[in-house]
Amino acid sequence: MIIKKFTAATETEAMVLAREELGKEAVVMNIKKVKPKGILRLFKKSSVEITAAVDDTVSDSAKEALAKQQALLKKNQEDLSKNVISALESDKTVPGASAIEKKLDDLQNMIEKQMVKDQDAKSSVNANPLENEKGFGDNDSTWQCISLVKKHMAGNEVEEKFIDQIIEEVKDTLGKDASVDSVLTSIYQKIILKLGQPQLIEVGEDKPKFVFFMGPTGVGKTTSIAKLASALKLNQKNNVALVTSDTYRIAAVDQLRTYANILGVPVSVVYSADDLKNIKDKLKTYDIVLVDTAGRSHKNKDQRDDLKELIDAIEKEDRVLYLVLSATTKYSDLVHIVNAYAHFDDYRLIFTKLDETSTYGNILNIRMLTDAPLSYTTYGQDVPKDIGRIDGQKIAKQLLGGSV
Ligand SMILES: Nc1nc2c(ncn2[C@@H]2O[C@H](COP(=O)(O)OP(=O)(O)O)[C@@H](O)[C@H]2O)c(=O)[nH]1
Ligand SMILES: [Mg+2]
Repeated sequence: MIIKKFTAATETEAMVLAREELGKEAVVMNIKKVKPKGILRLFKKSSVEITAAVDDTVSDSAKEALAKQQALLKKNQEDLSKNVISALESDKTVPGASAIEKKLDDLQNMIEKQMVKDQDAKSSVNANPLENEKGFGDNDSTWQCISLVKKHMAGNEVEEKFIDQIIEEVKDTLGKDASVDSVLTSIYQKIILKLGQPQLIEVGEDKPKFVFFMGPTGVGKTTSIAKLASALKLNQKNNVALVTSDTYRIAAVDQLRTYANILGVPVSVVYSADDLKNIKDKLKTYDIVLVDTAGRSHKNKDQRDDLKELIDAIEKEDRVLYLVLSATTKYSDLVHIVNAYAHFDDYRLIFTKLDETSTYGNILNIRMLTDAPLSYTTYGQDVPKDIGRIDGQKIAKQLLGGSV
């Protein structure tokens, strides 16, 4: 994992710098407003410092950055050994036991002592019935910390295989005697990296972007559309239109119309993929078109084929898909749902109803299972306020029992 800080006038500019250096998979770990101190504050504007990270196993650009860092490290080490050699050589001219020779003696003693200690630790590990559980580090506190983290994650319903995967990956990056602090920090950072950077709705350049919301009935698709339409129109001043193909329930069209009237945005009702093709031209002046779909059974193949046809009415480059899932659905059901949508290989995930659950494990589970980017979460019935971009840091803290 590579972690670096970037400072710029705005968060977006800092993120651009991070992406340039770490690649597009860079994930924000922390955002800090930096106010100039002392006399400087009279002349300088405040800036934004972001801490960004990238998993060195994920991208070529990250590998390049890592290689650069390693080359730098190697050079530092070479310089260091050159300095030591020249120090030793210069000291050789001093008659008798030089200070350096004494230091080397001390070092030798220290190494010998450490070897004895390691040996003792090994025999006590062998006598320990939990020997196999010891992942890394001969350090008991390291091991206790890991088992505590595992417990918290399991308590948050993170699937065991994903917990093990995260611990394994962290293990590879930590030294033998990692401190509890560094173990915790590494796991925390690894979870944030796994959650990834949220992919939010972007406005089309010169054509409207069609944003489809799909997912099971009752998860909160229509409510989420209303919340997002409001944010896009009122906060970001976009030209928004709504479309619904959920004509199977009379109330569903009325529900969207009500929201649309409050916001002052148009709604079109479509009964088929052809209908959608036909209204494309009428909608060409809008920045964003949010499309509500019928949340019918993911078990029914015909219904899924209808959805695919509807989505294919819009060219790939003009559309983006969001799969809406409830954080309250149990993992085994979520697996069935995402399998039913597996033929849409480019969707992003929205998790709703975070207010109705105290375990966030499924967010990480489904993200790791599908590799689909996360985006927004919703946390209440209030339109428009109960929606926000997913907060990886908050989720990671929660998964670790709020202990970081
Ligand atoms: N508690 C809670 N309820 C929500 C949330 N989002 C939606 N709902 C409720 O879930 C129900 C179904 O929402 P709706 O948008 O009609 O779902 P759809 O069938 O997927 O379109 C409604 O009563 C919503 O108020 C949320 O984040 N938290
Ligand atoms: Mg609906």
